[in-house]
Amino acid sequence: MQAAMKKRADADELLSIEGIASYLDTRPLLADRLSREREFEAREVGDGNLNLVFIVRDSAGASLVLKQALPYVRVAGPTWRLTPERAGCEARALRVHGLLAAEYVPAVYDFDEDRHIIAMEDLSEFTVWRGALDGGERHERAAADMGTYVARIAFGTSVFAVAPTEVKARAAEAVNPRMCEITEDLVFSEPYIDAERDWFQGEVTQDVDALRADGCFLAAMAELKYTFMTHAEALIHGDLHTGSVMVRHGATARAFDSEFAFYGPVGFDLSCLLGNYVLAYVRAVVLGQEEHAEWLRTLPRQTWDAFCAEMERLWPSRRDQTGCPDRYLGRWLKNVCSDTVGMAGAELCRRTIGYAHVADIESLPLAGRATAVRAVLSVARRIVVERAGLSDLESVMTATDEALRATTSANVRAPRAWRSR
Ligand code: SR1
Ligand code: MG
Repeated sequence: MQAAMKKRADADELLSIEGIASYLDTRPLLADRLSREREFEAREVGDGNLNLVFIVRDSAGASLVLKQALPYVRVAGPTWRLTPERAGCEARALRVHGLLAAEYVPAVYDFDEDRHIIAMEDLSEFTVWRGALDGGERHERAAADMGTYVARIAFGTSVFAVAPTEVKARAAEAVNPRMCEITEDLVFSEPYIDAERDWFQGEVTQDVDALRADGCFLAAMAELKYTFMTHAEALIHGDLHTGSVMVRHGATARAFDSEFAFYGPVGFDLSCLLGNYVLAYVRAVVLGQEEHAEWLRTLPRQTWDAFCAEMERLWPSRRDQTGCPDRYLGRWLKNVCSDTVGMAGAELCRRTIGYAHVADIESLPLAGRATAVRAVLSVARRIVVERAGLSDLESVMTATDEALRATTSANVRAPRAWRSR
């Protein structure tokens, strides 16, 4: 009894810099990762919304990351409880995705189920893509890398590559209801009602009210939420925004933080990327960063083209060639495109008028921020309602340009792309 209580108390203990050396002593799988001299240097680097993250380095320079899921939402504090079991979902996704797309995810070294701690590859020589995009950096291959990554996991975890009975068993095992609930609430529900957790600047109130009063928009959003909740296609990342991607010149981009992973619609991962490309683009336009904006504008196409190319490469190896004829791929891609476009609209709304905003917009000067949010809401509304008619991601950028043209003031310099049209 006492031993069980002690185990429970250890399990509840949060990692601290002081406790890391003794923690490592309890993990045989990590014994060879860091030198046994045990002269560690550790720092806490978690800057996301949810977890504790430590980088641990030994005196010989070897390093790893320890990530512990807190039992609450870090940014909100202990009152917003959240299951630490999500660490198991993340470890599973990292392992499965690692088998299918090793070059696009951090390697997992160990998973401590009792204390919800994942030990993984240290990517501290990489930088978070959102910051890089906002800082004007170009990582030329990152958008295509993420398209390839999404295709690999879409194909490799779905009925295209796995027996249907096995897919159902894996989907049941990977069920992640509490994390899905966060997405259902924060992405697909709360921004469209007057929810307590929503916030935005007063200048955009009219735009928000108009969006929330638009019956066509609300019905289309309900359809997207239904798809998110019911369309168990593949083991998706579940939160693939630009803050979940690490980049470094000369290396493949890496998708991390897959604690929202579950069997869901493939278009959801692509939509998180697309929505955040639009946010980075709008920011660059509002700041008058013409050349950078021109480049950002190409990201959706780069991701989509790489996604399609990888799906086409893998397609001949699908397991059911008869039930799944060659020509079905085109229809499947069309549906994924429609989900991607519509769900990107939800991502745009939730990042500007929901709970979890992003630096792309929040670090703009006040006046520019209102302009940006107006344009973002306008394009979001349009792509949610018109998604079936938008046949590629390029159309989303065209719609974004139109929204920007209608909302930006004369002192915002339009990218060259607009002027030639
Ligand atoms: C309460 S968590 C808020 C957001 O942070 C995560 O990164 C997800 O995007 C989630 O929606
Ligand atoms: Mg995250």
